[in-house]
Amino acid sequence: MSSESSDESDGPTKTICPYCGVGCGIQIAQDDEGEVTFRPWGDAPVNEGSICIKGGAATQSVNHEDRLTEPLIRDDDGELREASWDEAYDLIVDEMERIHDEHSAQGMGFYGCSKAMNEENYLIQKLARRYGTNSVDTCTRMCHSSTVYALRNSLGAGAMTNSMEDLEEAADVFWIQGANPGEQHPIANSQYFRQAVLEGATVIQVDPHANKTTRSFDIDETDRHMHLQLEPGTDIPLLNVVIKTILENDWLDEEFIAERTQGVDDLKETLEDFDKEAAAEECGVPLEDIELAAEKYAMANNAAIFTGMGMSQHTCGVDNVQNEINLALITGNLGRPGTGVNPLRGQNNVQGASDVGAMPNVLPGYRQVDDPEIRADVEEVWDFEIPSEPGLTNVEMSHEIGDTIHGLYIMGENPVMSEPDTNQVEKRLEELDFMVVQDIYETETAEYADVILPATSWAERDGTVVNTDRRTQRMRGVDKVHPNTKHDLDILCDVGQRLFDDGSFDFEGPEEVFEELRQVAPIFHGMTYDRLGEEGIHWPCLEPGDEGDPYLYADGFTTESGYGQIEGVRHQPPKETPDEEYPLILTTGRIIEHYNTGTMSRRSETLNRVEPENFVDVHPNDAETYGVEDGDYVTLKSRRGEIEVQARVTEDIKEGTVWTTPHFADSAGNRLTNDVLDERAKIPEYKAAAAEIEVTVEADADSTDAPADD
Ligand SMILES: Nc1nc2c(c(=O)[nH]1)N[C@H]1C(S)=C(S)[C@@H](COP(=O)(O)OP(=O)(O)OC[C@H]3O[C@@H](n4cnc5c(=O)[nH]c(N)nc54)[C@H](O)[C@@H]3O)O[C@H]1N2
Ligand SMILES: Nc1nc2c(c(=O)[nH]1)N[C@H]1C(S)=C(S)[C@@H](COP(=O)(O)OP(=O)(O)OC[C@H]3O[C@@H](n4cnc5c(=O)[nH]c(N)nc54)[C@H](O)[C@@H]3O)O[C@H]1N2
Ligand code: SF4
Ligand SMILES: [Mo]
Repeated sequence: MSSESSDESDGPTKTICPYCGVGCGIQIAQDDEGEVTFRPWGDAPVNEGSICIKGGAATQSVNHEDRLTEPLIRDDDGELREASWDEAYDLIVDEMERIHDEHSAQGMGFYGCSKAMNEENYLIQKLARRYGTNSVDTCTRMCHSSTVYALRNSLGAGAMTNSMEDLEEAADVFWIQGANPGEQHPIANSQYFRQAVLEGATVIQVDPHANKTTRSFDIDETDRHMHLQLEPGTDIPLLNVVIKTILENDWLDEEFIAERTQGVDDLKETLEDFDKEAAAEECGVPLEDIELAAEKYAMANNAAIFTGMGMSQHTCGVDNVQNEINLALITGNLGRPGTGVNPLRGQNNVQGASDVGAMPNVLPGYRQVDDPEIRADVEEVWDFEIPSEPGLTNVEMSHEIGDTIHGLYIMGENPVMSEPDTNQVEKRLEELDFMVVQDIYETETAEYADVILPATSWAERDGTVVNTDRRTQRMRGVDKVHPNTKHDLDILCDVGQRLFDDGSFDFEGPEEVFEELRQVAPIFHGMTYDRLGEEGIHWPCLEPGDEGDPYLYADGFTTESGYGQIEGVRHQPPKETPDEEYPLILTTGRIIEHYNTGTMSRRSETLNRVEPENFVDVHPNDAETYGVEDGDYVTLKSRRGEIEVQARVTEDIKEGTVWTTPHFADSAGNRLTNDVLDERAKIPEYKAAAAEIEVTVEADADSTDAPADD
C-alpha cells in the first residue's frame, strides 16, 4: 500500500491552497534539496491566478525547520523520545485494544482534520466506526455546525446554497452578517463580491467590528455600502426588525411563500407584539438604518446572504441562521442564481471533511447513522457492523474525558488552542489515559500526547478537497520533504490494518479510497479522479454524466416535507452578559495574516512579520473609562482566565465591546472564552463573554516592548 505523490510532468505541480475554503488553485515546485516553492496558476478555476497573502506564503510552513520528522513516544519519565513507526504503531494498537477491553469502544474518540484530504477524513471516520464508535468529529463543530444544522433542517443540505460565480453575476444585494470575507476569504471578496459592487451591487454588513471587508467596499464614496455596527449577540433582534419591516410593508414574495414554504404564520405570530424600537436600541443601531437595509434587501431582484462565525458561534447559533433563512424565504431569495444563504466555509477542506462523514451523527454523504436502512446499505460495502447510536461531538468528547472518554486519536486539530476555556481543556487532557496526535508540528496539544506521528503536509500528497461552494478539486503533491514522515492516508491504513487485519483498510492510494467513497456517498457518486480533472465538480453529482449544481433548490427543497421551513425566533442573550465585575463584552475573531491556532501562520515569515503578537481592540470611550492608551499592555480578564495583550484604541470596535484573537499560544484568546454550547449544534459561544481590562504596562513607559516573560 502506498499513496506516493504524482508529479507527472516536469513542470510545477497544480494543487489547491491549504488555507481557506475559497479553494484557490496554486502551483508548487521543488528543488534538489527538497525545498518547496510557490508558483501562480494563471487559469485556476476559482481564482484565475489571483491569490492572497496567505496563499502566496503557503509553502513557507512546509519548509519550516519545526516540522515533525520522526515518530515520538512519551516515556514513563514523561520525556518524548524518537521511536520507529513499528514501535509507535504497536503502542497505539495495544492502548486502543486495552481501552476497548476496559471501557468498550465508546472509550475512544477520534478527531478528523479539515486540512487533510477527503480520502483521509473518510478513513478516520471508517476507523472510528470499525472500532465501534460514532464519536468522530472535526473543527466544523466549532465553526459552522449551527449553520449546517439550520440549513439542513430548513432547506435540505448543509452547504452554501449558491456559488461564488453565480453570486457575482446575478446578485444585486450582498447581506454579509457576522462574516469578514475581506480577511477570511480574500479572493472571494476581491474577485467576486467587490467586483459585483464595482458593477452596481449593494453591500449591507452587520458586524460589531469594522475591518478590511468594510474598507474594501468604500468605493468612490458610493452609498451602496451600509455597515450596521451592532452589539455582539443581538443578531436575532436586528433581523427581527428587518423581517417585521418587510411584513409591515408587504414586501413579501407571496407566491413563493405559498408554493414553496411552510411556517410563515408562526413567524408572523412571533413578531406580532415585537417592539422594533426597543429591539434597535438593544442592538445599538439606529432603527431607521435597519429599516433602510431591510428595504434594500427586499427591493433587490436577487439578494444573497453571507453568514459567518459572528452568527454561528453563539448559544443561539442555530436560531441566528434560521432567522437568515426566514428572511430569504419570505422574500423568495432562494433557488435562483445570485440568492441564497451562504456560509463561507472555513478551512480548505472543512466542507469535505463533513461531506465524507467525519461527523458523529452522519455517515458519508450526510446519511443518518441512526437509520437502519442506511446503515445496511453502507454495511454492504464496508462489510462490518456500524454502531447505531450517534457519537459525541469533539467538544463533548473533550468534556467527557475521565468519564466516557479515556483515549483520543487526534489527526490535525489543536484543541488546546481552539476549544473554549483553555485552562479547563489542559486540565482535562492531563486526565486522559492515552492520546495520539498526528500532525505536521509539535502543537500545544501534542504536549499532552503519548504518541506523536509525523504527517506529510498538504504539499506532499495527492487527494481531493471540497471548497466553500461544494467544488470538489484534486490536490497534487511533490515529493516528501522529510523521508520518514508518512501521508495521513498511509498512517490510517497502517493503523487500521494492524487493529483489524480484515482488509477494510487495504487501499493502494487515494484514488482507491475515493472509489469506495463514491459507492457509499451519493453526492459524490458521479465523480471520478479523471472527471474532476483541473476544473473540479460541484456536488451533488449523483450520476457519471452530472455536471454538478452551481446553485441548489431550483425545483424544490430537499427537506423531508419538500418545503422550505420558516420558523419565528426570539432574542436569546449570550449566556454571559456584562455586569459590574466584568463590564465589557469580549468577542474574538481573526485577521488576514492569522490562521486559526497559528501552527502554520506563526511559522510563515511573511505572515508573522505583519502581525507578530496578539492585541485587543478597545473603543476610545472605553479606553478613557479604563485609563487605557493606545499601545499599552493590558490584562484582559474573564471569569475563566486572563491574558496580557497590547491595546489598540480604535473606533473600529463597537463601544462596550473588546475584540481579540485565538491565534497566539502565549496570549491565547481561548483562556477567556465561555465553554457553553448551542444545545442542538453543540457549537461554543466564542463570540460573546464578559470581560474586563486593566493596564499593566503603559505605552510611554521606558520600553514599548512586550512585558518580559516570567
Ligand atoms: N486569514 C484567515 N482566514 C481564515 C481563517 C483564519 O484564521 N485566518 N480561518 C478560516 C476558518 S476556519 C473560518 S471558520 C473562517 C471564518 O471566517 P469568518 O466567518 O469571517 O470569521 P470571524 O472572523 O471569526 O468572524 C466574522 C466576523 O464576526 C464578527 N462578530 C463577532 N461577534 C459578532 C456578533 O455577535 N454578531 C455579528 N453579526 N458579528 C459578530 C467579527 O467581528 C468578525 O468580523 O475563516 C477562514 N479563513
Ligand atoms: N476564540 C475563538 N476560538 C475559535 C474560533 C474563534 O473564532 N474564536 N474559531 C473556531 C474555528 S472556526 C475553528 S475552524 C477552529 C480551528 O481549530 P483547529 O482545527 O484546532 O485549528 P487549526 O489551527 O486550524 O489546526 C489544524 C491543525 O492541523 C495541523 N495540520 C495541518 N496540515 C495537516 C495535515 O496535512 N495533516 C495533519 N495530520 N495535520 C495537519 C496543523 O498543524 C494544526 O495543528 O478554532 C475554533 N476556535
Ligand atoms: S483566498 Fe483562501 S484559498 Fe485563496 S489564496 Fe487566500 S487563503 Fe488561499
Ligand atoms: Mo472554522
